[in-house]
Amino acid sequence: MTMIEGHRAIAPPKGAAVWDIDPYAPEILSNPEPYYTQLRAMGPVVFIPKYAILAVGRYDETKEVFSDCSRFVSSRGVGLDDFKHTRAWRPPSIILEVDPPEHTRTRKVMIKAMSPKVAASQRDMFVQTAEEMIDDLLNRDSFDAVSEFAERFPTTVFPKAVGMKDGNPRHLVDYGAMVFNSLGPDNPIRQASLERAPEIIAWIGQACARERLLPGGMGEMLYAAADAGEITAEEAGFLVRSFLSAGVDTTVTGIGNALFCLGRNHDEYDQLRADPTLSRQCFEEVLRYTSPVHSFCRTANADTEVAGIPIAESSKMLCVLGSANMDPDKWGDPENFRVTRKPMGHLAFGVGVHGCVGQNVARAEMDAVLRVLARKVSRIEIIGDPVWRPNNAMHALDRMQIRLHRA
Ligand code: OVV
Repeated sequence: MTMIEGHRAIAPPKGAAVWDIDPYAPEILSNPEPYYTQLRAMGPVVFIPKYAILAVGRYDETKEVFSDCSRFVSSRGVGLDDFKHTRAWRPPSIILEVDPPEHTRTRKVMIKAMSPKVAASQRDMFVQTAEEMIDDLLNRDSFDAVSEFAERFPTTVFPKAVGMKDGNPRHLVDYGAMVFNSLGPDNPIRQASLERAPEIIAWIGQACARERLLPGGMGEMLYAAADAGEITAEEAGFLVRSFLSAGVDTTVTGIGNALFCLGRNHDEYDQLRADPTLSRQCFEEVLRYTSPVHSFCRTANADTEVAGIPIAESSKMLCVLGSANMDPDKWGDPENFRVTRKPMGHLAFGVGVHGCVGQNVARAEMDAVLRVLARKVSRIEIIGDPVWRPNNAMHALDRMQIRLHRA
């Protein structure tokens, strides 16, 4: 079998367009819109020779592939590496990188640990932290929205919600970047991210231990599920690792991207200020418009077809969520950021049995930030050009100088 980037190199399927492009090139990761547009134009399923993968970027096919966990599995990895043929860079996640029925049991425990009730119980802490942070930032002339706001907020509140005795913000952010970069090819971006893996992985491993978690936190709830016999204690540790893998960089990116959207669309921000109850739908629109997780893969577990195009067993399917969220056939005027859009069905949290299990917590964090902003800040001013930070699976800012104007 011919292998490429950790998976089987398939031949171009009959009827699929062939596109000679590197979707993981830094310039595309930093400015993906033209790539999204062309991907959708080329066809429903596009063969990319550089990695011998199939990409889907139209809304319907992206949703079809992403949500059909029996034809398109996660257990072979949700990046380019096919775990059937290549050793994973870390022991696979027991919720992300598994299929039903194994997935169902771990997912159930995570659903309970991040229920709407649990998210609501953290709300006051999220709001208080947002108030303190924004008051502090209002005293500054201008500052970097990424390091001083987007990274600072989740790395302050999330370890508290999990009940970590000591949250190391830098390690948490770098571990998240590593997890997401590992979903791409073995390019310089992934290599740079994995350089410090041993040190960070050792720290993460220790942070997941029961004795490092405080009672009442979401982490301890997982160990309580182990006490109740729903999972093993070892599995509880792995699920804490999932919190730390998926809970930090995603929300960091969400906040950065929200500041980007609202700093560029002052009329939309004014609408949010006039009616702060728009905060929830405003966040959904930020997610649709910027797709913090721009793509995840699935693997065809048997011969099948999508949009009439034959898909061979072992095909890696690159599901370009960012492109589906910009599909004009679905959204009408996708290039307009509108806080009143109500973008039901956007794919930024995924869809189907693997849909983001932490979305209640993510929404509660973002809601706190947006509501406090709307109350205290009259205008978000972006100074100079924002810089994006290429990541193989995330569409995140590297830095963006901003000034907050006092309301
Ligand atoms: C990147 C990511 C997303 C969702 C879950 C996980 C990781 C995990 O480690 O479980």
